[in-house]
Amino acid sequence: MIIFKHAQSLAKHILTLHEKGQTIGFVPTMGALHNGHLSLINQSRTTCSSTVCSIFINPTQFNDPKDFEKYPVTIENDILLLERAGTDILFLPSVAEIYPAGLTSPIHYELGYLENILEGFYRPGHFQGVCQVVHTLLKIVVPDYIFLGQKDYQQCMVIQKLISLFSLPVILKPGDTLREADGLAMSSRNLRLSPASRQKAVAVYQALNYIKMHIKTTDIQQLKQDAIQIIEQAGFNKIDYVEICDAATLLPVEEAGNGKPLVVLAAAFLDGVRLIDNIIIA
Ligand code: PAJ
Repeated sequence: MIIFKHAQSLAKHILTLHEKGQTIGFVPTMGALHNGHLSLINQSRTTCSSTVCSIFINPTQFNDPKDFEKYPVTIENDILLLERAGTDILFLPSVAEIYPAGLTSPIHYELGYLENILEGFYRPGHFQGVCQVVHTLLKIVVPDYIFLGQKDYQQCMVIQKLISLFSLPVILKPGDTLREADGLAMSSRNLRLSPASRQKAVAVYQALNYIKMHIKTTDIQQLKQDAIQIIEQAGFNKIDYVEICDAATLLPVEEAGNGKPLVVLAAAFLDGVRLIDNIIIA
């Protein structure tokens, strides 16, 4: 695996790969890697001739400075995992490398309602920061494919919107959510949970599954209340949302059963750690 710290040298190297007719797959991450990230690396390896992973904890997407400060860093282990997974290139830039002119974005991304619902509503500015960094990374890496996890369902939709807004020549490939044995969605933030909280954390997935199991027979409002109760009873301190949405638009549905795929999403805090998850009901 070749590690690049500078955008210019990486871009030059990638140009030579493109000239050789290679296809480039890109997996952007913020590190503290787990099997969810590695599943995206694997998908890229089976689709593309070269796989580029980036590790960059992007300051502009953190609406909560404490969350940024506490974001887990496990770089040595990350490098080992990426090597073992057969990653070709790791891009490991500094903040100055990505934002030489400062953190303020010269571009406002017109994301429409996607920016104001769910994650966008509870994390103001978050998706502008995500677009700012992914747009910059895409300009450096110029991949044929970008691999993103559906664990961040709304993020996938936002990046698809970014690709359309700028007619970027890249194809987005969404990947399934990888889970721990008890069902908890793998997440870098799980590292911040105490052993006791780790036991409780699975309640979000259980609540989403409860909705999936009862969607055909129970009223939507009732389902959401029941799911909130499951999460609260497990000991979560604060719930941002539990929502049942049209999987194509992410707009909330008033009733199920018209045959359209749905996505059930939740975000909640456990001991100061914000966890998100979703499941698709096809
Ligand atoms: P990060 O949280 O590190 O996630 C990197 C990628 O891994 C994202 O596409 C995310 O959806 C995916 N991922 C996370 N948990 C997963 C799981 N359990 N199963 C499958 N895939 C999973 O998302 C970001 O970083 C950043 O916002 C980024 C896109 C890198 C921009 O800074």
